[in-house]
Amino acid sequence: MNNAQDSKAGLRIFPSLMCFDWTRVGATLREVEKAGADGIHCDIMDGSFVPNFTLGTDIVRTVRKHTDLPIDCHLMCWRPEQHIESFRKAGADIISIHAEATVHLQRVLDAIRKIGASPAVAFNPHTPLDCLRYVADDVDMVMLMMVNPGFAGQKLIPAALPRISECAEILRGAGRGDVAIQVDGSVSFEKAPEMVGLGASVLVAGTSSVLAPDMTPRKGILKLRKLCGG
Ligand code: S6P
Ligand code: MG
Repeated sequence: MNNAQDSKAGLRIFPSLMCFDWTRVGATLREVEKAGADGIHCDIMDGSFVPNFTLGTDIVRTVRKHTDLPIDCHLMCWRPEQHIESFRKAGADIISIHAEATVHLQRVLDAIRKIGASPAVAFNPHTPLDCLRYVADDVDMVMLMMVNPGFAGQKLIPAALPRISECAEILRGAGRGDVAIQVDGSVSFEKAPEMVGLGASVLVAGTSSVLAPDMTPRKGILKLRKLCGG
């Protein structure tokens, strides 16, 4: 058992740091913690693998000083093998790397485990999940993007939804039904229950749910748990 697996039974909600109000990051961190968040999702974008830049090691290091929650670093960068150690040192507990971003996927997942973090593999909405059967033993979590990565506040890609059950089936077939499935992007109050029904158990919560402008983390997390039965 470790951070990316079932540290707490049932549904886990990871608010996304890039969706915080940047004028009050510390306060929001305390609010989501108090509201029962299970981890903090940190999006690392390199401006090349995805057309945007976001957080880096300094931010992760700062967040680490202010929370005991697991920090989930979603690396949206080419050649993640060059960066896993820096993010681990900065405080990452879970490190997700994209299957599309490295040539030696198994080697990098193995390296993540060796440096003491929980390895997760992420897939863009159109990437076939076939390779998952070959790395199922090397991951604690699979992350399925529900939008093209790069920005918050995007619309759900409907074709991404059935991939959740496809992923669950591949994992079960590989004898790894214990691996968590995380969904990221447009995990809205409306769609989250369906995602959970299909097999997702870790929800990245952003502007379409817990961090919506008209929400508070407390109300949002409660609402999401109630809707998803977790
Ligand atoms: C997107 C990124 C995500 C977003 C989050 C936004 O590339 O990986 O983690 O921060 O999903 O959530 P929402 O509800 O605004 O789509
Ligand atoms: Mg993300």
